[in-house]
Amino acid sequence: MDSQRFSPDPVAIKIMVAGGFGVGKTTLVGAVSEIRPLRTEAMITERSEGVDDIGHVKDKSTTTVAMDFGRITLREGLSVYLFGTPGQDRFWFMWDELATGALGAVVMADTRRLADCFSSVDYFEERGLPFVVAVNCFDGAKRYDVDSVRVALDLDARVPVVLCDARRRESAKNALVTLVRHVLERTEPAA
Ligand SMILES: Nc1nc2c(ncn2[C@@H]2O[C@H](COP(=O)(O)OP(=O)(O)OP(=O)(O)O)[C@@H](O)[C@H]2O)c(=O)[nH]1
Ligand SMILES: [Mg+2]
Repeated sequence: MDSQRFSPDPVAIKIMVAGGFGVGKTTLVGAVSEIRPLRTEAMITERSEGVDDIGHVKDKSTTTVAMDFGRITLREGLSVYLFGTPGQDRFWFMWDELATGALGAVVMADTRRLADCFSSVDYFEERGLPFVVAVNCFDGAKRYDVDSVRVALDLDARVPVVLCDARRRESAKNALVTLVRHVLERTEPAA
């Protein structure tokens, strides 16, 4: 029997990776991508002093100025195209472009500066686009459980919150899988 005959058509979906400056968006896209990620990094110079808060990411020398792009196959026939946003407010004008056609978003958060992800959360809430919050657990940052983060961000109880290490493929992939499940739950008709 031809085993190909019953394979469902391949599906490609688009997901955004958003969040504040230096929270680990580029790191996450790079960790999971099975193609060489496209990056648009520019050097951080002293001109960003007083503009960008690099206090918690002191070894960071570059910042995303347009987008990150990567791809991961979550299972046979399901490809996810990842679009990482720039983290700084002055690149907001890129967001609507990047969000076109996206099925949902992973909003990354750092518990040392949770407020940095408020604008991303607002953006997706206002547009009714499903999202999950992925707390990037930086070394040395105090650990909080997911419920505390949900309360602090005043999230709807249905919005999944996961802890992750953006540098680790399986951990980052788990955030993406959680989002895809969340999107499916929202689109499946109630029984
Ligand atoms: N310890 C630790 N460092 C991390 C983690 N994720 C990212 N980093 C580091 O934190 C810095 C910020 O990472 P990026 O991936 O550039 O952050 P970004 O959100 O893309 O930054 P912008 O595009 O400038 O907004 C880099 O120096 C990473 O090596 C993590 O999970 N743990
Ligand atoms: Mg970046």
